[in-house]
Amino acid sequence: MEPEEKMSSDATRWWTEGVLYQIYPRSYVDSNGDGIGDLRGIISKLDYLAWLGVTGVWLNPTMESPNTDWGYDVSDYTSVHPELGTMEDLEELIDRAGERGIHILLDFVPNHTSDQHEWFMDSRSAKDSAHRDWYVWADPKPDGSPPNNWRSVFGGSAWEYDDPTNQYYLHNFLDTQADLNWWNEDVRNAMEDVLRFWFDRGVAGFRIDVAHAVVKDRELRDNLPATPEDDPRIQRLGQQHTFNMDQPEVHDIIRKWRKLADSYDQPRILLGETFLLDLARVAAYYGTGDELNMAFNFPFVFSSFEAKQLKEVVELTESLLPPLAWPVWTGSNHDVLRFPTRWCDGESDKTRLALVVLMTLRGTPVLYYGDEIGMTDTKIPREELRDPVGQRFWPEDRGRDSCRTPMHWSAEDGAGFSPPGVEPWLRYGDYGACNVEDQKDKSSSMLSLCRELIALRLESDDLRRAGYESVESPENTWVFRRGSTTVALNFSDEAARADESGTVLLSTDPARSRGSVGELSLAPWEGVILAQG
Ligand code: TEU
Ligand code: CA
Repeated sequence: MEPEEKMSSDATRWWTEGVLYQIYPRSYVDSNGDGIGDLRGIISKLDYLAWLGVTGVWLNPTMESPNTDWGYDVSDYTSVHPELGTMEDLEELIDRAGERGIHILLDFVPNHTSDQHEWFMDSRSAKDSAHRDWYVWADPKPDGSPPNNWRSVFGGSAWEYDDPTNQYYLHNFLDTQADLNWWNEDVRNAMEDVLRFWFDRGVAGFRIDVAHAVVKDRELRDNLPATPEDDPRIQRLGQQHTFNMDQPEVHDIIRKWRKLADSYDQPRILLGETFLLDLARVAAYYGTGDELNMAFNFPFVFSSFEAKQLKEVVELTESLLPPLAWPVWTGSNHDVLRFPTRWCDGESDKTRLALVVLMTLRGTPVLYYGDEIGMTDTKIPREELRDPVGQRFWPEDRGRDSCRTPMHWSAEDGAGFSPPGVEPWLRYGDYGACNVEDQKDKSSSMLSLCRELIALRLESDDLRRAGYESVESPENTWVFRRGSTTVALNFSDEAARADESGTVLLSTDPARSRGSVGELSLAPWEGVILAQG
């Protein structure tokens, strides 16, 4: 089979040509009234997701966890967190979603386990324990200080001294998240067994947590200091990830995961959280079509919401990705906050424009639950913070809770998330102002626009498959073509002229009539999709 054919065969269409949707399970729907979203809640919304048109759902961690980092501290990789439901619930979710053409992706956290995982409990028990070498242990320096200068992404040294055996263990995140030693073959095999376990249960793929970081420098050399040219995030950390992330050997591991995924009849996809700020480094994770199926694009996420910068990031992505590599576009997630706030200051015309961008570029859009209704971040008072990042860095960094609040289903007490009167695990946002029920049958709503965009994408060969091509356009506008479909976007408060003609297929402006235009004039913050000719 030619590679092009492979790319657009039925089996791959759901992830290359469809739309993915990220659900934070604790915050989607609470089916049993304990204030925590759960799997049965998600099952109850599958018809909604099918109605919206999504073809794949990525669930944030669903496995057992002490929740010091809300599921990213896994204590059993082949289990379901009791707060979210049972293995049967998850199997039912996979089946029922499948009946609706929706594929389920789980979150795979291979870099670290919970300190409560039995592997780590054994590892720390003695220097000669069976799992000692499964984690990264090192002796103190002669003065007792940590083995090297590595800093945790969540603050402080990345090393924690462990009394019983007089060594330090590595944790790139919290000290309750011990980094696994990926130089150890048994670790590699055990984690492949985890992938197999879930693939055999019909899981369609994984979002892979910090996919680029699992292997560390074997000699544990010091990281280099940050320089003034570095990204602000690196400057805040004070050092580059020279030796603790993005090491050459990680590609061997990803290739093995890919081989395993590809060994199944139905393709299983690997969507990596390649949290890298250099696009060339991101592109490397596609390998030669033998590594990640998709690598998240954080330079796009962190772009300002301006025509010039977004266009630059997209052009650079298109030029750096290897042939046949499939881009992925996202604006919000459970870490970076919601784009309707971050990019759009809560303004609906900007949010509508952003949805057009996400849905019309070449590649797969990943919506975060609530993006479709333009849900914004919710301020969380300090005493209600749940995220360890906010708890630690308040007020400089208020953490990530504000984008993890319960989904707004309706205006009634409890937002349609929990029964009325139940206190949710994280406070509600303003669900009276923005919710699914109010938007569902309103043709001018964000939800209707989002659904229309998804439908248009699914119908249009151009939007699903054609290449991306920038077109010259006035300042603060961004015009590009996908085959014979044109997308014209105005990123300003002024009307703008785009030298384009054709038939209007969609506009963010509910007032614009469909039909042909001779010379397109864009309203402030308007986005228009045109069929040429
Ligand atoms: O995120 C990795 C990551 O780099 C982020 O933690 C980012 O630096 C941080 O959010 C900035 O505040 C993944 C998960 O998405 C995140 O939720 C986890 O906390 C983290 O890994 C550890 O597992
Ligand atoms: Ca519940």
